[in-house]
Amino acid sequence: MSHTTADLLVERLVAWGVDTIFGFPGDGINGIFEALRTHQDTVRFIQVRHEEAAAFAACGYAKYTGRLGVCLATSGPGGIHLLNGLYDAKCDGQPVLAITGHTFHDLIGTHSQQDVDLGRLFMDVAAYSERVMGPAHVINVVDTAVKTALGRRTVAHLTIPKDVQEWTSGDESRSAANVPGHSADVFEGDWPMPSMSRLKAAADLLNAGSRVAILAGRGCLGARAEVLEMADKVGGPIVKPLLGKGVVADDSLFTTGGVGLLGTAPSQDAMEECDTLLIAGSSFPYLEFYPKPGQARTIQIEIDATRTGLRHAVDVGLVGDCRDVLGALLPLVARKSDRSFLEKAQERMKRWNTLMELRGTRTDLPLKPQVVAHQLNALLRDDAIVSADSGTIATWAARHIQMRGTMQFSLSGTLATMGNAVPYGIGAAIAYPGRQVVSIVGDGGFTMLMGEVATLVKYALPVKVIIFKNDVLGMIKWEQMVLGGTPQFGVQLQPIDFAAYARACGAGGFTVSDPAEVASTLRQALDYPGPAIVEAVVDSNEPPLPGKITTDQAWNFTEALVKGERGGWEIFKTVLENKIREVV
Ligand SMILES: Cc1ncc(C[n+]2csc(CCOP(=O)(O)OP(=O)(O)O)c2C)c(N)n1
Ligand SMILES: [Mg+2]
Repeated sequence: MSHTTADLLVERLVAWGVDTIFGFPGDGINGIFEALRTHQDTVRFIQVRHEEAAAFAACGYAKYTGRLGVCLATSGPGGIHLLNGLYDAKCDGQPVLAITGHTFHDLIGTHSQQDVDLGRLFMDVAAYSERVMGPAHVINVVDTAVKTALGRRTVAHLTIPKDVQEWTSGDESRSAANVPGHSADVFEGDWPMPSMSRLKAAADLLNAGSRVAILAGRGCLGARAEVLEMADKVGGPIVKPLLGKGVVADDSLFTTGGVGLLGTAPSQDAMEECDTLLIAGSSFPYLEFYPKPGQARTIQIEIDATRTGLRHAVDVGLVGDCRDVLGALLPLVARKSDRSFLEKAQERMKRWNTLMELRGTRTDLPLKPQVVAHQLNALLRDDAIVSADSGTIATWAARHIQMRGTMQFSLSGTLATMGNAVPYGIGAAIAYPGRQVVSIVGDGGFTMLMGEVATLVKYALPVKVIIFKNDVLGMIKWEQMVLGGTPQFGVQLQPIDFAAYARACGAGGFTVSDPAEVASTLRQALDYPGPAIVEAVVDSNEPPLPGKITTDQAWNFTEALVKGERGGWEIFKTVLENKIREVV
């Protein structure tokens, strides 16, 4: 039986271990769909409602599994819709392969219908982007695309003209130079190790430092034991950028939790006071939260040599995988007898945790968003997979969702896009049937890809979506006021009954606005045998204040109120209450 280009594509992907493709149909990829139909026993097609969600789902799948994520979209508009999700994967270093259709091979460049040169459009987002020229070409480029995505932990793209998808391997299109079978579906994921002299130079700095902090990011997700042992040896706290939230459990005495605007005050103190910084597997982007230039001798472990010294000047750079490099470094690092830096961080963490407990257990009305995140945390299983969207919700999730056991957490870290959380949940639930999957979203981010609730129902994916409904694009409202010093503008949202919407889609729908009912409502939703939405109606005046507020921020904020912020008094009262709670 002769094979079409599309058959060869699908079979080669299967040979690479791909068993799931997220996508949406269109006439520009009908040839590929026919191949997916005839190969449905070996590869699953998951139909989403918007191509952006397919790319997010592929990215989430890659983040939670460490495997290649694959998404598929039609020519023209379908491909264009993928873009934001692909940038999310690129920015957070995830291997994702995008496959798109193109117009007929002999009409390309003639203003034909859906004649968008996706190969060119994707040139920035994809490290590899090729047009498939026929059946003799497809295997070679699939191999190179997959190896590029895995090897560089980024996005690769293949586009196939719609007629080429149906060309068969019997066609005499193979050039003599293209020796059949020359390309192998083999990727060796071994990373280079730094030399002993560099390891020693790094160890010397760590041994010489008296206040060592460790910034452990997503590159350390598979190196929990090594990171903990390093923290014990250097007697310093582990500071976790959000993508590294799962590196160590939050009840570990070695961590001060998150960092940055969404982080904890003790993490910021550690960054401000350390004399030595070990950055491991992190490109945490907020430069202002790093130690001041010249303050700390810095060692960086980074798998991508081009990212050494990217965010902070580095004294010793170690290129390689964090687990391997930390393993090689540990025997060279002596255990410090002076534990005072770590102990100070632990003291501060006790106070921080008490404050979080206080904020998370408030019983006053309107319902505070922290209460929802705090109660949810108490109900999560030790193997839960959590995704979060961008917005104030990311702050509540960062501060109140406590990692433990084999829990996993992600969000759009570097692109910080909205809309990713529910599709990440789709990717997670597909990859790990039986595990609890929870998506934490704002009302703004949720409505961007609201149709994906239908995807959850269609595939019976029991993802629980917790919507923090504050009728506003909260994060921007606060940014306008606290960072910009201007009253809010253009951020109010027309309310939607999300519980009714969930039920209309065939999912469970719950609403809660009373703090006393949060735990029971969340429990009902988590126990619901299928996808479910909880609409938590929360106080829109609750500010996501940084762990430590600066004088500038306080000044801007006051200015915004003076300039005539609507509801200024209500906001002022809420902020004051928070500050009083912090002090007493
Ligand atoms: C695609 C996209 N558009 C706009 C933004 C800017 N942005 C960041 S957070 C945010 C508000 C999110 O609002 P919502 O989802 O309601 O969450 P809340 O902040 O209210 O908790 C916006 C508009 C973004 N990050 N991504
Ligand atoms: Mg909102």
